[in-house]
Amino acid sequence: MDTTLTPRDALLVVDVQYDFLPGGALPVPDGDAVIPVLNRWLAAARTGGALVCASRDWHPPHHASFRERGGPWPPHCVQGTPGAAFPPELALPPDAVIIDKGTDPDRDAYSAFQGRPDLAALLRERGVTRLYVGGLALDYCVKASVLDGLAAGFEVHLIRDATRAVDVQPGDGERALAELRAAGAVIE
Ligand code: VGL
Ligand code: ZN
Repeated sequence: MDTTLTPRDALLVVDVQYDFLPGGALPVPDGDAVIPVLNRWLAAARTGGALVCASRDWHPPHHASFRERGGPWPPHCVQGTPGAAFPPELALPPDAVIIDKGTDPDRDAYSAFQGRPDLAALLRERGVTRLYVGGLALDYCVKASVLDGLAAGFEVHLIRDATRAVDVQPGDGERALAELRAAGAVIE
């Protein structure tokens, strides 16, 4: 990466949690490859004084998105379980803004902006105009977060090599990229 980050930038790391990594409950193929890339961006954020936000999927047990309740997913990222934790290899700063989402037992929330309805206001208050986004999964929570960031008026950059798709249907990741580009995201 050769982008210089500034205090007008924020880095949003989406759902890099054990359950979305290989071996986890809802593994994203090659998901662990995003960690070293994100660590370089986290270092750049620190150097440049950019705010770091990290969302985590944070479901109660028996969440509506789980198959036992007719949802599409196996149980994953249950609050307080090892699968919901951030891997220690991900170098999040101690002052990162942590955003829990999917906490309502009866409805799912893919976007970090749903997890924290004041996120856009918080970013604006800090003077943030550009949002750099990476993490998991490109075709679900990353996509939803980028779209909400654009809708809130931010210049949103998707860090291509810092994200991977679940690809439930082959091509979902590529379609998500096309959709995000069409919506106005800059694909880094
Ligand atoms: C996600 C599926 C279910 C994600 C979360 O973080 O992209 N995907 N829950
Ligand atoms: Zn989930």
